[in-house]
Amino acid sequence: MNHENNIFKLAIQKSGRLTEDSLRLLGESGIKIRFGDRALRAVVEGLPMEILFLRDDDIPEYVENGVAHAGIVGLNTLEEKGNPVDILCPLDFGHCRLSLAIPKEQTYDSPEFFRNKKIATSYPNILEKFFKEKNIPVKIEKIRGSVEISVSLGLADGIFDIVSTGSTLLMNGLKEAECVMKSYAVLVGCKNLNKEIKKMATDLVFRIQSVMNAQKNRYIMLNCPTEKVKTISKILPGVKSPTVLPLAMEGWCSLHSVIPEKDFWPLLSRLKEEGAQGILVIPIEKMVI
Ligand code: PRT
Ligand code: ZN
Repeated sequence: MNHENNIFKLAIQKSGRLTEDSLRLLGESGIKIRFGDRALRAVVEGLPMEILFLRDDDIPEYVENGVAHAGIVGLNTLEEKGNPVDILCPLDFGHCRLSLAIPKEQTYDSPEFFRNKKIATSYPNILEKFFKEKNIPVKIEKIRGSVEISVSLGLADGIFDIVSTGSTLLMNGLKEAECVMKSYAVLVGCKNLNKEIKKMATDLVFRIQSVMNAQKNRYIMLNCPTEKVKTISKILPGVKSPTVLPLAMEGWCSLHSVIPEKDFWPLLSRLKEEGAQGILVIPIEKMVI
């Protein structure tokens, strides 16, 4: 078998908003990239894996035809390009929305607002589908980059673009009228992978999920009176059940568990009410469930 065929090729954005988070996630998943002198490819230490650095727009096609076996790309780009690939795992970065925006002084009630109006966008396919489903005719003006200035230039009545904080819209005298799609980064995979490569893809997903699980959870340790162990265990059920250790002081225990990070503050007062003391919350590096 050709050796080159058994190197797992993963495409990530070369330089842009997804690059830093993609590299961080891979690093935390134990994928150590050895940056060489080749700008578009890098090898991975100790794994039969290669990283391809590409423009985000090219990633769906590279993954579809198997030049890259997997890739990290925004759901917005994937949807717009429409290439048939598998979504292997949603990721926890690159969050944004694709929204319709209009001049801030205008009143917006419904998508009917856009009937026969001109909308500038770099996402014509998603936009066309949105209005087709609603049976509303619109004129789509496809432009690349700086979509937000097209209204003030008189090129369009509204825009359809990525919004994150909303400050770009605000600076251009626009307001968000309708969110059409929520987006985030996803790990995608080629539909036709050989057994060996498929195994590597599964391993990559497993690593990434372990990192994401860990980041969503915290290890919590607390002391409580022994008679409260049952009640507190119900508040902090953990992965299977909490660990309970006796303290040197009679009648007291130490209880260890895992808690979703978002639940810590809402649960804190209940834990205190039940007599918990000396509460410690510690980050988890990897979590394999
Ligand atoms: O060079 P290459 O083609 O690879 O990169 P690119 O310039 O096409 O893409 P890039 O790096 O800008 O974005 C890559 C991906 O990041 C997008 O496809 C989205 O999935 C995701 N993402 C997340 C964003 C944003 N947030 C974002 N805020 N992409 C773009 N923006 C832009 C948006 O276009 C607008 O101009 O930021 C502005 C809006 O931001 P706010 O915060 O002012 O609302
Ligand atoms: Zn791009």
